[in-house]
Amino acid sequence: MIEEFNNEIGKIESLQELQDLRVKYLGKKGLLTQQLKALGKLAPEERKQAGQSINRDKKQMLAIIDDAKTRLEQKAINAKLAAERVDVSLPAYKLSTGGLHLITKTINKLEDVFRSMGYDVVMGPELEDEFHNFDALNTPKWHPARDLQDTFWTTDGRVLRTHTSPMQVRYMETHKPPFKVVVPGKVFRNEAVDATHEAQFHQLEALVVAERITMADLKGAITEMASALLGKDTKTRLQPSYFPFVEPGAEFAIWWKSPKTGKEEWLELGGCGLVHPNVMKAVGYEGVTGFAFGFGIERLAMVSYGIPDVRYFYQGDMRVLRQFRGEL
Ligand code: YSA
Repeated sequence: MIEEFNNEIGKIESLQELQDLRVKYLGKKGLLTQQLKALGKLAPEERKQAGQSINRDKKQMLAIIDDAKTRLEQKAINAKLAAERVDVSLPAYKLSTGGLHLITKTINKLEDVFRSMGYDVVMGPELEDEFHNFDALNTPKWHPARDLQDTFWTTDGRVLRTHTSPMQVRYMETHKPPFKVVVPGKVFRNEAVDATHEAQFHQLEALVVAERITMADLKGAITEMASALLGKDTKTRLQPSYFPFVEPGAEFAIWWKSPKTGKEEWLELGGCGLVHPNVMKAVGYEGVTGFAFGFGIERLAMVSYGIPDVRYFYQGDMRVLRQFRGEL
């Protein structure tokens, strides 16, 4: 029987086959077990010898099975290792990474510029009341300037702020001069959307209040900002204009080379002026003057990055967004 067993075990390839073989010979109804059970039928003198021989075979079989098991287990491990082998020379999967939106990058850059000029950066609420968005900014209900900013009103009489200027009032209500602050943020206007007008966009507001602030300080701050953004000695220009909350009021522009046309030209950025005495009165300030300016961030980003349509910023078109990923 042991020869037959040796013959069979030599052909075995897997642990399962080994288990089957063990059951065939040594299981409850196995060939060797049956021989053991049959011992009782033998004459006593034969029984002893046969018993010894069967036990020898059993011992031998168990040892051989043990060896085969070790060999087959090692074989299985080797096969698994070979199958799971990692080829470190293969090119890695490229993880797709996100990037900051162009408007976020532009705001970050502006914040850095103003921080370097000693300004604090503060935020204001996007849902405003009529007082801060209009009345305290010298724009009462009857004022025609209210119509210039088509407004989203809520059913409870509040407004989605139409500009960042209300934060001028909020800041002055809670702080004492002197100070220099900028307010970047989202603003909303109920207007017909086109290539240069969105219903939701961003502005940056600057406010400086102290004793004896003049238009010269305003011009100096705008020029300093332009130099930090576009390089030393960048020219700036103020042209008279009207905003209810400044007196005198102006529009400001910077002289630059358009990356789109390659031409040098004036870039109109936004409005500015000296804080109107009525605004100072609304917040209870006396004996100080101040300047403020505000401009559209999309406008600046459009011209800086050569983007022809303001709607491209918010359509989520990856072809647009990918072009500027990783750029500063
Ligand atoms: C004026 C004087 C100050 O002392 C301080 C701030 C200001 C600016 C004022 N609050 C204001 O909002 N003026 S504005 O209506 O002319 O808008 C300023 C800028 O926002 C514009 O020059 C333009 O760049 C941008 N803008 C306006 N409507 C827009 C828009 N950008 C995108 N979509 C729109 N619908």
